[in-house]
Amino acid sequence: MPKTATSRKTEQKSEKASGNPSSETADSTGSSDFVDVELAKAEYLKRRKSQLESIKKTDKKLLREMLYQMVLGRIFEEKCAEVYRMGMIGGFCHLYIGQEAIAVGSMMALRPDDMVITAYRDHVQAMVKGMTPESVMAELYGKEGGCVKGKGGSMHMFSKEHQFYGGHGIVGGQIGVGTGMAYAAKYKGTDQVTLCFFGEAAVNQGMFHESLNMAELWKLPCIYICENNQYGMGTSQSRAMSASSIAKKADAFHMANEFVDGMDVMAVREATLRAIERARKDGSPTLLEIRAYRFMGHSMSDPGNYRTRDEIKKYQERDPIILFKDSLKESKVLSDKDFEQIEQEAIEAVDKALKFAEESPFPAESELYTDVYAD
Ligand SMILES: Cc1ncc(C[n+]2csc(CCOP(=O)(O)OP(=O)(O)O)c2C)c(N)n1
Ligand SMILES: [Mg+2]
Repeated sequence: MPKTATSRKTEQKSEKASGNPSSETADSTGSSDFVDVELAKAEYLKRRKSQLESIKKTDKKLLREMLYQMVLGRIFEEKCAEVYRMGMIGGFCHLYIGQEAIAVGSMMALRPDDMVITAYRDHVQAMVKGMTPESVMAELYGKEGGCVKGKGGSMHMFSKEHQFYGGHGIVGGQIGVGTGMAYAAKYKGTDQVTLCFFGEAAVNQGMFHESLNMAELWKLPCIYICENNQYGMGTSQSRAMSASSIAKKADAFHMANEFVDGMDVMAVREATLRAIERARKDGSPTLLEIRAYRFMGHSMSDPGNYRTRDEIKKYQERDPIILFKDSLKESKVLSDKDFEQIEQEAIEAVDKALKFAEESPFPAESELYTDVYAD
């Protein structure tokens, strides 16, 4: 029987009672009902003091680098939107604007030899894993200097050197591949951890459930990160998912899980560090549901007529970059002058990447037949 709004509310109440206060969710209706964002604001305020304390305990250089990576991601993608509209980038282009705290908070808690796999919204994650802005921008341009020689484009960033295994276009497909990567690490006896990212719409796929079942059964060192940006193309989560708490779905497999505020980079970092510890110690997997909001359309060709401007504006008040800057300033870690310098460095890095992409040649015709695998 389809769930009514009331029965969903009851389910959310019981989530709160089960000791995961942040997991009480309100439906994202796609209307101007801001219950969810107001709740997130209130919970953030409650956490703020401990967040500022953990900032004070964290290495200043690392905090600066975290902010730099978030700002770089934002400026890089704003440039992508600009040059896409000018016709410089072909095919699909999905932007990550609004979700930067998820990539930075989680991936900067990893070791360089840990592995990452993701979906098609992959430009920022590729850079946070250490791939250069040049190799990502040139890939977007379909040029020879791109990370996969211009053959993958926006959705298929990849670098074996940086342990970044894509960039996948089939919704949920990478969850099975990521599980296999974690299996390989365990089989080889390394203590590498795999971070496997996917959107909330992928959770309704069989691949999610089959993979989590196996990962817990076989104790695979995989951290499943659901980037809940509240929309799958033009469909809000509440229109597509009967049980709204994604984190709690892991209970069905007896897997550790946490709901995390995806606008709070420190909260993302801390939850990931806990998951990494579980994974390295005894190979236990974790599911993290990290909730943010997609500020831009699904892709560059999205007309966006399924939500209101007011809804977007309300979530932009919790812009992860603004929240992090405020906390860094309040903790006296960085000043306005530092922010200006960081922004300037990011602008220069993006300009350099753009110049590289523009000057890089298109792949030669003979490249059509190299690095191509057909079974
Ligand atoms: C198996 C499959 N079904 C449908 C699609 C079409 N499709 C592309 S993106 C998308 C929405 C996915 O949303 P979500 O997983 O929440 O990720 P987000 O785009 O929000 O990052 C859909 C349905 C696809 N690529 N693959
Ligand atoms: Mg989504």
